[in-house]
Amino acid sequence: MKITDVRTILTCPKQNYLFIKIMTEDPEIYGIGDASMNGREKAVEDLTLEYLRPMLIGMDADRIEEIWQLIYRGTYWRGGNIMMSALCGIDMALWDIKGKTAGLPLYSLLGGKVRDRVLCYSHVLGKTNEEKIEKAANFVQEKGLKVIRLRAGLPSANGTLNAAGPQNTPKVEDWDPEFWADEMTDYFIKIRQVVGDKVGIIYDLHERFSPERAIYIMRKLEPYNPFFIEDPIAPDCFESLKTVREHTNVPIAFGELYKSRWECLPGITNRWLDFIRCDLIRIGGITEARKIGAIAETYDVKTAWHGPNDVSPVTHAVNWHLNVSAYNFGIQEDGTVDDTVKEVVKGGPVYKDGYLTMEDKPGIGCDIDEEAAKRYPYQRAYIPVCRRPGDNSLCDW
Ligand code: GCO
Ligand code: MG
Repeated sequence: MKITDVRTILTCPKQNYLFIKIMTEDPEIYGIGDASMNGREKAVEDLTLEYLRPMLIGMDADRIEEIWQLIYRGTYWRGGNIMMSALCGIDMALWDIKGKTAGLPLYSLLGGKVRDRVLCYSHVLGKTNEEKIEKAANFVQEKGLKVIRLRAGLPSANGTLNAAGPQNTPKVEDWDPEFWADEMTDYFIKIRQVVGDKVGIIYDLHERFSPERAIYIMRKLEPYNPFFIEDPIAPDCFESLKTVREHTNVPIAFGELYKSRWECLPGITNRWLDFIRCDLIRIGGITEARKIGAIAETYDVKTAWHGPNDVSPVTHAVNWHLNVSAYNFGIQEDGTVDDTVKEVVKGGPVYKDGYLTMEDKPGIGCDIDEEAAKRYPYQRAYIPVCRRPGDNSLCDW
């Protein structure tokens, strides 16, 4: 079936999302993909419309692998966050078309279910530690979460969501990785005491620490049994990950900033990590996630695909299809879906008692209400930056 058009839908129902819609010769069959990249949505949109759209029109939508390779290798300047995000949106939309054409849900095309529902975790957010402790207790007792996630440092993740209005410069947040390590561990221990021993606690160190600070924190947390420590250090230096691994015993999840299969390789093949947690959008979609997942399975590494609120319910749905059909699934991060987002994006996983389920529908199972999307126009926004209060120097956010 020929591709007749590639369109974009850029909208901000609480957070900027960029969707890609691929139309086919059959007016009833189109595909939806997520190409959202927090803080750089317009750049991805421009690449899609100016360069990728003309070359895709007229191609056979069935040839997903061919199209993936054409965009990745055929551009010569391969990879990078902007290109991989556009590639992901296109890849997801093509898989959606394939599922709709076959009349099968995506998970069925990926080999069928190996589990009925998907274990998930949610973010404990709040402005003060007291608020977060209360939230953690509520998540476990009222909502039935088996695993919760804490995040090092900043009081809440409000800075990552941008419906508050257009910005001209990144928000600056105070942060001192050298001096605040003890606060990180004290907070974890308090939460452990409140939720008890049976609940899994994930700690997202958010690439914020040097290897030696990360090791210090992780060693202190060893007796409190973290489910995993997430992204303790920046992703750039593989030797640093090796060092952290060699000096601590807690499970490590890593990779939300990776943007290719090859970046994932050293961590997996050397077993410097236990969970690979790439963002599907950054690594080029379903086609690439299957390959990374298969390499991970070979090395006894589990998946924990990135799933915050700044990926849309379309990506959450794709994560769900991958998780339900992969033997080496570990856990899934679950973003809270705001009501305004639900107005724009229809479908996606549903939370119940610590797990995610999804209704059977052909393809990915999501659609965009384009009229609703227009009611929430794009607003320029930046991911915040961190500066040390002492000398105002920049550090990893
Ligand atoms: C996570 C992440 C996110 C990122 C966000 C940046 O583990 O969910 O670290 O919350 O901060 O995706 O846009
Ligand atoms: Mg993270």
